[in-house]
Amino acid sequence: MIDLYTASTPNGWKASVTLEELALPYTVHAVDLSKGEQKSEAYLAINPNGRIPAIVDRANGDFAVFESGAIMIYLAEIAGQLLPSDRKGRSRVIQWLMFQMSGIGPMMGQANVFYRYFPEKIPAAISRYQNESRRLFEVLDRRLGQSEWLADDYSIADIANWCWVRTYKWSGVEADDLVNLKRWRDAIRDRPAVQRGIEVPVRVANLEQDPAAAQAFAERARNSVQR
Ligand SMILES: N[C@@H](CCC(=O)N[C@@H](CS)C(=O)NCC(=O)O)C(=O)O
Repeated sequence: MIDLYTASTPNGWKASVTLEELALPYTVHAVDLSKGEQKSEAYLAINPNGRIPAIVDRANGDFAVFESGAIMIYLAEIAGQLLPSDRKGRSRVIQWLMFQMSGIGPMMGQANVFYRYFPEKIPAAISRYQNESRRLFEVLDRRLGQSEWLADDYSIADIANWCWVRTYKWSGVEADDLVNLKRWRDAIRDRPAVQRGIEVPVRVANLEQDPAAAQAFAERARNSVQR
């Protein structure tokens, strides 16, 4: 049994969607980021970085794993799915997973900080992170014009990138004109396991369609960024 420590954010969904896709049994522990629970001593013993997500594998000597990409690899290896074992196939998945971990996630994350949460509006910082996010979307779009999925078959690389790309409007980055990316986004959105995974630990309102929810969400994130 896996214990999952998470919150309703793109990095959290990467773990819960993977668990749902692999049909692995797990127990959810919601971490309240606005209360700083991720920085408690008890949580730091699981994830020294004080961020979500993290897992503890009770069937493997209470082994703890942090960093969402490492969690996805660990879970895929338990189930023997979503990550091929041949060297080239495995490398292709890991390349697109690392592309998300080092590119899409950090750039969209910083776009959110400067576009939505930072107390000052710094236009150069906003456009730097939005433009770089857009450039990375174009890399994905080009790849998805050549291939149904980012690697060979549907994999943890698709889940990782999708969990972030789906929030493009919150980052203020245009993506509706990227037709291959849209085809892929819609295909992943329609998977039942994905729909379950993005409701963990709680379903979040569509922030673009619910201004009150958007304001409350931004306020919590703003406090967290300032802390
Ligand atoms: N590289 C980490 C990033 C994790 C991360 O930034 N998590 C955010 C939520 S998406 C978080 O816990 N933020 C709370 C904080 O920074 O205190 C991963 O991929 O697991």
